[in-house]
Amino acid sequence: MYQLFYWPTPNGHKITLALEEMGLPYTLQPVDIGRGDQFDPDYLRLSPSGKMPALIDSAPADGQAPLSLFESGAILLYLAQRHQQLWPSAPAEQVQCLSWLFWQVSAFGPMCGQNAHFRRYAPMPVPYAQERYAREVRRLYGVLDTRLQQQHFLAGSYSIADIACHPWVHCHQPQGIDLADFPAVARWFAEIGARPAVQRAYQRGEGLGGDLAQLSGDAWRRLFANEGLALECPL
Ligand SMILES: N[C@@H](CCC(=O)N[C@@H](CS)C(=O)NCC(=O)O)C(=O)O
Repeated sequence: MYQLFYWPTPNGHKITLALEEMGLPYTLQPVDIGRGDQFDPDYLRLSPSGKMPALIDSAPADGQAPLSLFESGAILLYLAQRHQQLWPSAPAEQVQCLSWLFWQVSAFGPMCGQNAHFRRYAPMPVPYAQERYAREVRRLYGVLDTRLQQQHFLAGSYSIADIACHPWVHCHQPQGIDLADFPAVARWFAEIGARPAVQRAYQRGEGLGGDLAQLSGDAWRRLFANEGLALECPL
């Protein structure tokens, strides 16, 4: 049984997508990042950098004590390797899966997050930053599109690499991206989005109040000023 510390943002969706696709039992523990739950000392023991998601595996494979982990990429890799799902069997595809997973966590996610920050949350217009991140995000969508013209899925077969990227494309509109400009991404996005497990995963977050489009002043300060710098998310 898994306990997922979660809020309905792209990094949270990655893990519900994986758990639903793998058919694993889990409970959701909301971490309201607008309210500052990520800074709670108990939560910081699970996720020392004060970010969501985090996961507890109460019954690890070795039968030892429950273990916890943080960082969405580490969680995806742990689940994929433990359950041998969404993880290619061929070594050549595993290498591709790792490459695209790390590309997502180190480039695509953070740059989309910065782009959204300067488009939606900066307290004053910052044209240099807005143009810089908009240009980089567009370039990264081009990288994704080129890959998906060559391969049906990022690592050949459907994998945690696709799961990691999908929630960020899910919020392409606030990033100022028109998927008509990236037809291979649009094809891939629609196909994965039609999967019942993926639809269930996105629905799990509905009703939690995670729409951060309208941040209250207090939530803005918690995320971007006094306590945190929310460098990657929210969107
Ligand atoms: N690299 C981390 C990033 C996690 C992250 O930035 N999470 C955001 C929500 S999507 C968060 O917790 N923001 C709250 C804050 O920064 O205070 C991961 O992939 O798990």
